[in-house]
Amino acid sequence: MDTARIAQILDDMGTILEVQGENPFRCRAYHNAAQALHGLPGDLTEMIADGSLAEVPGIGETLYSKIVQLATTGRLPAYEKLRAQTPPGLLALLRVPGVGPKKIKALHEALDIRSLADLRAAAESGRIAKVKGFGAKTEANILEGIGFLETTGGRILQNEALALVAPILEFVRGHAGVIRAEPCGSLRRRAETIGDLDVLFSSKAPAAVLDDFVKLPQVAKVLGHGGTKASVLLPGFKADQFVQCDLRGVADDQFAFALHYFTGSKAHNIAMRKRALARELSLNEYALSGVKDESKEVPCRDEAALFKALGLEFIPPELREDAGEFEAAETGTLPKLIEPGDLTGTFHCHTDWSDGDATLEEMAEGARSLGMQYLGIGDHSKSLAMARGLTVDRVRDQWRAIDALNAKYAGEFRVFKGTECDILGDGSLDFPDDVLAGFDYVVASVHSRFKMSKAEMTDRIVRAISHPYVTMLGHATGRLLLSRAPYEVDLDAVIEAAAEHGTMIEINASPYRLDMDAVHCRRARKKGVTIVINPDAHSVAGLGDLSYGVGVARRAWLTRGDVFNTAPVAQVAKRLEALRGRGR
Ligand code: DGT
Ligand code: CA
Ligand code: CA
Ligand code: ZN
Repeated sequence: MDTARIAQILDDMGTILEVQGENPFRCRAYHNAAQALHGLPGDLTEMIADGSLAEVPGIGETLYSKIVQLATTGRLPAYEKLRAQTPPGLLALLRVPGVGPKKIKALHEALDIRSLADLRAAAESGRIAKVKGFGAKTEANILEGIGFLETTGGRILQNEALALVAPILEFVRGHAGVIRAEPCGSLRRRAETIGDLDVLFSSKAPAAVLDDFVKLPQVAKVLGHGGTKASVLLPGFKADQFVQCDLRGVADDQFAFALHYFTGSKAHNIAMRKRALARELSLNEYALSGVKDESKEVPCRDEAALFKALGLEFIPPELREDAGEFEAAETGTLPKLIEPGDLTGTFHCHTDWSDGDATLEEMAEGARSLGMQYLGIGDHSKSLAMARGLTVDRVRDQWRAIDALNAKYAGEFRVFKGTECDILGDGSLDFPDDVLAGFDYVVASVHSRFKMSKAEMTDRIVRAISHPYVTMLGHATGRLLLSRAPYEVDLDAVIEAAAEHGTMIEINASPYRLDMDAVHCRRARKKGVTIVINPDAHSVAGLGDLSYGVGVARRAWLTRGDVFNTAPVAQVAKRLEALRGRGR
């Protein structure tokens, strides 16, 4: 059983115990152990074998033996017992934003709520408002949460999709009968969220691969199984969530056509087929052939050959949305898209001075080991008490710590002094100007009063990014993908103001945010706004999220030159200096 699945089971056990009203310390032990498994420095099986798992902080003796049991036998009677005590639909209630184990327990006891349908019915009939500790406002929030869940459907985040698809790809690519294999669909296009997983392979005998696929231990249910395709459900990362995975096999000379077709998007495919028809060619997922004479086939070894056959440059998957890519590919004007290796450093990272997990030094070393030349710290500002925002005194202490660290690096690496400064309700900033003047750069973000009117929120953000000390705007809409809707804001007005004042806009690379979206980033670039890709990292591992930000930038047609943090450190330092309090 793989590590992520074991972590999920421990998390579920902790949750069920919470719903049962178990001692909070006991519940937390399960969640902590799950967390520890996610951050494991090595391979679980190896760490069990060499005894190092027992040393991992967060995994106590009881949990240790449960993990070993799951890893070695794939089963845990204690878990099965807990599941049997829980109504099957109950944990799915956790997916409603704002509903946690405590609320589930209370509602289950007061109203015998066992499923989403029960919850909706109770909220609609006003019964929840009458439960002790709930009230009309909570009831309205629950209804809103159910609505949100329905519109986002069963979609998952990119990081979850990648974690689910990795072992599948490993299995397929490792299978003796497989020639080539690639993930396709929305995952290959690096869409914000993923509906289901699509994997394609080529083989002389696809059926044998599919027969073994449906027998993989992680397969929870087989939805369909034929000679060229199988669909299964895999356990997702939330309680009682399942994710569909479609595996298709073709002959190797069909691979390029199938890869293109199953990568999509649907709109791109339709435009591509039209283009073929205009050339008297018929395109489907297996071949490109003559409309009049089907035996006249155009063989294509790879996608580049297919595009070439239709008079096009290779169109990267991220651009396949029928949003201008055909015109550009035809005239040879597709942009040379930014790549992860182009990033020279990054900004907006948190440390344990505010709500991050790692120290200043650990974050700097983490960035250095990724090959970066510099790292910008952006801990929270004083008003954000729940994230341990820094007071002015703490800011000055941190500056001294950064100076000392930079002295130690002696030019080998550079840490920039920054802040993720709260944008207060009226659009003013959380530090006075004389403090802001001491930072190398300022990220301004909204963290409070999300429910303002669109006009008020727009004014608030425009005022903040017009401030001379604000270098960049953080997470522009405050959304959390699949769990919190964006606040109302006129992004076009924000983009205009950023262009006018020379303020950058961040692509927040966290897979939970990806804010701004690619469509608005593309628009911002056209208006002359400089984009910066920031991970909003709260740990060393969080720096790895930059790849998702690069995905957004690519979907926004951005080149290396469009993104601030691709310049060498000396140039970045000079530019920040020039921007600081830039007498606007
Ligand atoms: P998802 O799964 O909702 O995140 O999005 P996709 O794009 O992965 O969609 P999916 O899994 O339904 O199908 C994978 C690809 O197959 C899709 O991007 C394009 C292609 N495809 C599916 N259905 C159609 C169709 O009816 N017409 C065309 N032209 N292509 C299709
Ligand atoms: Ca899909
Ligand atoms: Ca699919
Ligand atoms: Zn923030």
